[in-house]
Amino acid sequence: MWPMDKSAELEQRLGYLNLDEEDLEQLSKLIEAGDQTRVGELVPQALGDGVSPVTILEDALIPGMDAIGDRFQAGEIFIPEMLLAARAMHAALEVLRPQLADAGAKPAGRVVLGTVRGDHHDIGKNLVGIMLEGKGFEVVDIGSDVPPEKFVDAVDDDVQIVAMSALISATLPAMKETIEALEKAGLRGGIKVMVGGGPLDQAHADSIGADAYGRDAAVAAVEALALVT
Ligand code: B12
Repeated sequence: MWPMDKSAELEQRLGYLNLDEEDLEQLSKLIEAGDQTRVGELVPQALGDGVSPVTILEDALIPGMDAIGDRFQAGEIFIPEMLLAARAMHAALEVLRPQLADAGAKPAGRVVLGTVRGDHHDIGKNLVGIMLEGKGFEVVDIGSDVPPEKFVDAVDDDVQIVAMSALISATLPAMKETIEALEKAGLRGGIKVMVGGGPLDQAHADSIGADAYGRDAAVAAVEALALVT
């Protein structure tokens, strides 16, 4: 039943048990509940019903992940629940990837993308990759928990941007170390560095000498284009 019915009554009826309502709020709840199977069914159904992939992402999937984070912080849930939610999110992103990336444009440039050392979070990074592809970038995804030297090794003559993600405050120093490693390798002058992730803001990006900061994947794609044009 699209578009979404936001009534309090519906909210009350939903919960995790009644998974039959087809609306964005239910999808958000399914992400929270880590129900990969139902998410994998509902996302294509929503797309088929004409809901835009950006609406699905921003009004259902990301709020679901945010709710999971809040509940983790409040001590209501633990790592296994977060992992289930992450798995469901991955399933949804796989379906949305082609829609979000909406190919066609010729490569705007090559981006090396990774999550910094010590940090295994990759959902935000993957989303940034999808949005960059959508803007016509070729994305070289070098994964998560990436040490500075691996970022350095991934930079070749065609790379214009190194994009780093960090979700854990304690891994922010690794971002600075990676920029220093790029400098030490003599590569910093030829590339732009873009950073993002939960614990970062523009001030932090400035303080470590990054060229750009993106608060979300859509902004990341716009910033990346601005860096190369
Ligand atoms: C899912 C999740 C996990 C999953 C990760 C699965 C995976 N494959 O990614 C698992 C269960 C493995 C996990 C583990 C841990 N987690 Co965790 N996790 C989360 C959670 C709930 C969601 C993260 C997420 O995917 N969000 C959705 C995406 C779309 O958003 P995003 O990542 O922020 O990305 C967006 C922007 O930040 C930006 N962006 C991101 N990267 C980049 C890069 C660039 C270049 C740009 C421009 C933009 C950009 O664009 C993205 C899209 O819009 C968050 C809570 C939260 N609300 O963030 C906690 C959270 C990040 N985790 C946290 C913690 C503490 C941990 C653990 C240390 C827990 C533990 N005690 O073991 C471990 C860390 C393990 C490790 N070494 O990495 C804390 C971090 C606190 C902090 N600031 O230090 C959080 C904030 C939870 C909390 N509230 O306490 N986690």
